[in-house]
Amino acid sequence: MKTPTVPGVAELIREALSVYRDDPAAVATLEGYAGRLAEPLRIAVAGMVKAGKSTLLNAIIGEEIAPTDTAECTRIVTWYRFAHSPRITLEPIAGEPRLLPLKRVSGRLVFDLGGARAEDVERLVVEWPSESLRNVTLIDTPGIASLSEDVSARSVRFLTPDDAPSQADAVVYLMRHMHATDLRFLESFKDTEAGRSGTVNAIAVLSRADEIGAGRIDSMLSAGDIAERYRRDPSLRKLALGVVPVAGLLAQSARSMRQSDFESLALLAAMERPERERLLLSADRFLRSGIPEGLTADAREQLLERFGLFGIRLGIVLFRAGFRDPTPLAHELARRSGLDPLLGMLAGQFHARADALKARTALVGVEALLRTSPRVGSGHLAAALERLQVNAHEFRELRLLATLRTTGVPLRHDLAAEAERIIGGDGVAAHIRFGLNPDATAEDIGAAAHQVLHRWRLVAENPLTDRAALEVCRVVVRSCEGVLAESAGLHLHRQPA
Ligand SMILES: Nc1nc2c(ncn2[C@@H]2O[C@H](COP(=O)(O)OP(=O)(O)OP(=O)(O)O)[C@@H](O)[C@H]2O)c(=O)[nH]1
Ligand SMILES: [Mg+2]
Repeated sequence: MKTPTVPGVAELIREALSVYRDDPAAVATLEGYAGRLAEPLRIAVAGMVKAGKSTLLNAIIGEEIAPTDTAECTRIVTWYRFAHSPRITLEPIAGEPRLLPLKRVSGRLVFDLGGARAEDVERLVVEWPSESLRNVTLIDTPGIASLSEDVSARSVRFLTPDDAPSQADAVVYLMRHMHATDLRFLESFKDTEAGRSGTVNAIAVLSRADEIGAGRIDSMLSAGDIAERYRRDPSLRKLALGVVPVAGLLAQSARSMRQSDFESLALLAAMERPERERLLLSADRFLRSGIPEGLTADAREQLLERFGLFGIRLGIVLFRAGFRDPTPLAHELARRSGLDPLLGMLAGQFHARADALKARTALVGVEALLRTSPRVGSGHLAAALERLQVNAHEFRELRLLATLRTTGVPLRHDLAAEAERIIGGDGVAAHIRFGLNPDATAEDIGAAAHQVLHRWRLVAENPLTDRAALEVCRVVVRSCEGVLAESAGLHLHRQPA
């Protein structure tokens, strides 16, 4: 749905630049916000130490570029953004940025900091020619609540700075179990980032989901049950737009499956079942065993490191069920890792709302500037900012979504659930808003939108409807009208000249 939010925000920044033109720091800050509006959306991957952040980031990109399990780099905020040729830049806290060598060790990128200490580095910027980075910049962050206060503090400062918008427009938050620390972080991300706008822009991932059922073949089912429970948990529900279980390691390795991985799985699949089950009882047993013959110690270690016990077990089952070629097997493993629902959610909740999320970040920034460095003559800026926040339909949708999920509204349960869907709670694509299939035609969508519109106009006119619910009616009606206007526009486009 197109509304002039971004041009409105860009105009506001231009006016602010003129008001603050004699304050170089404010000018630099404002130019930064203006630049962000034109950049791809920034999504940070955050979570506690060893939650699987870097592994999941690789899975999302579809290449193994983020280092995992390395001591120094995990302590540095690292940006991954699109460029036609690869380049790694180290930006120190003091001094000039410098390029790092592009080194690969067994197919993986290795960051050679050249003796620099993590605490002296502001950030690393990895430019990479990957299609998945064209419309989004991904940011890997050090683990929060880590033993080192310093590492934790960096992530928290980066994601939830005082008196400024977050460096990220949205966050994918990984947790292995729901911990009080996770909720505290999400709470502060919501408060700081959203400022007064009271919106939600985090997706929670139940990470390393294959380990939840101790790597058993039904682990992802158990993880799905737990995710469902978290989804309904009132404390998490108000902080995250959704909760998805993902086996990131399996997703990462399946997307980059090697011939050697496939051959190892084929050897294991050829074993007698009881013997194989005994072999796979534990990682230790698998590594120490001499069977099957032909599976070298190296290959065992590789396979376990790249797929985990769950991935190995699943790979064997699938191979035996007929996935006898590397490509279809890799696709099926990736499909079962739970990555697709996460990518779908990123597309529906973040990419489709990129403009609104970026515009909101900029508004929070201008608001913080007006608050911390008030100026004579900035009154009209505050008024314009307020108007944008209150009137821009995308913000009204985001705000209402947060209200529906937190305090709730005085509406019948089924109506409240429908409102949540219509305003984009499950994703902003028109068919999702109206609960239709992806192949729904413009006519189907139009018919559904008219029906919903009619129903909500009746709700609005009903004298028994609580006054507090009227704003819901207004937003829902406006969302329907937006979809109808957009499809009318498409129709006009398609008319022969
Ligand atoms: N079984 C399993 N292991 C995983 C998964 N994701 C990550 N791991 C393992 O967990 C360890 C930590 O993974 P990372 O991706 O480095 O985690 P991180 O959150 O980036 O860690 P820090 O940056 O050090 O906080 C590595 O040994 C990974 O192989 C997963 O989905 N399943
Ligand atoms: Mg990491």
